[in-house]
Amino acid sequence: DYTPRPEDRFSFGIWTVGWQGADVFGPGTRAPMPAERAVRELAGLGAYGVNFHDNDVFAFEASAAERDERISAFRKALDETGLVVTTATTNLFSHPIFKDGAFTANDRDVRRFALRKVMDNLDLTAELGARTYVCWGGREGAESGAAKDVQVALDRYKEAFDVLGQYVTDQGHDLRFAIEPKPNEPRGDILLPTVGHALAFIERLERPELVGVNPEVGHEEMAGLNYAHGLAQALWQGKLFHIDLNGQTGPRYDQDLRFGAGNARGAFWVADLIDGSDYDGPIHFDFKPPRTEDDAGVWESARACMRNWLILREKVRAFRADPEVDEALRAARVDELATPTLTEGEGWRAVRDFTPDIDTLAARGAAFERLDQLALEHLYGVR
Ligand code: 3MF
Ligand code: MG
Ligand code: MG
Ligand code: MG
Repeated sequence: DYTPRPEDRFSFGIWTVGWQGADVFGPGTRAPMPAERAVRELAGLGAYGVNFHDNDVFAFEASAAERDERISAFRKALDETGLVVTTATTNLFSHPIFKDGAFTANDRDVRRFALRKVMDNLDLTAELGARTYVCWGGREGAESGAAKDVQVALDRYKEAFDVLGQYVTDQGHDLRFAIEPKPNEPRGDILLPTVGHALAFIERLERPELVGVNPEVGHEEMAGLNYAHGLAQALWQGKLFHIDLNGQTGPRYDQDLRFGAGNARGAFWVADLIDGSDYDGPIHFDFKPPRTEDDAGVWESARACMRNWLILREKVRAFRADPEVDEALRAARVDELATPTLTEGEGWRAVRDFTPDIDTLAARGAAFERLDQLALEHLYGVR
């Protein structure tokens, strides 16, 4: 039974099911979807929460009255369905004003306006009860070398997070920021392109404790990286504040396939890592129902994100509970890695002249193939 339950904490971006399908070669293929409809349909499918950009709910150009009307329709749907706003974010990439980025635009007025736009939405986010605020770099980047002084841009990027950290602190908002790395698209190169870049950047901020990461499957895979490894390092550093789950097939454009499609083997290890970790944020999907789909296809693909998570979770649990896997893990000495290299009280002197049996160690196989085959057989459904 792969029925989503509230305790699964599934959430979706309003913009995911709301995507009309416009791409660089053609306009949208589906009708616009008001945020309140997305909320009601997602609740009907068994989701627990949503994430939204300010402009998923109200237009950039909305008057104060229009903004209030759109927010109250959104709130009404949330109240009626019990869906939780887990997370929010700012659209700093669609309007032409942001064509050269927002926090790192060369134009200072654009940077000042971007901060104002984020602060407006931080207030709304706090009101709606979310605790996490995602910041994807959008158009922070460049297509050409001389156009952007990257070191200076990083100064401005830091300045933005320092100002926003001060803002949430002064306002008493209980919010943490999660930086979402992406290597390229829509810019030729985007700043903070991978989880590793973002983690290093965070350490230079005034309030690093307020800032973590929101890694997305497709974004790391676009950079040719192993998403589960990125998640693992973020967990290790106490920085996994949020996740954007979806599917991707190798380095190419940002496919945003439904979770479990694309690199299915990668998805198995993501489910294994998250299910076995103390990550307690939402199981969040940031996917795009392909442009080929009509309204029915939109809901089919949203339902499938949750279903694929539940299927993979069942498989990784069966893998971990399999006695043969247990034996294979021991044969592969996976548990031995948890033993510190030096015994407590030892220093470098203990190994300064250490000489193991080199020939025996060199000849010994690692026994990883049997272990991985067991995982694949669980994934392929024959165990
Ligand atoms: C782009 C993305 C974004 C971010 C969103 C949250 C539109 O590739 O993944 O989705 O997830 O802006 O900050
Ligand atoms: Mg993506
Ligand atoms: Mg995307
Ligand atoms: Mg994303």
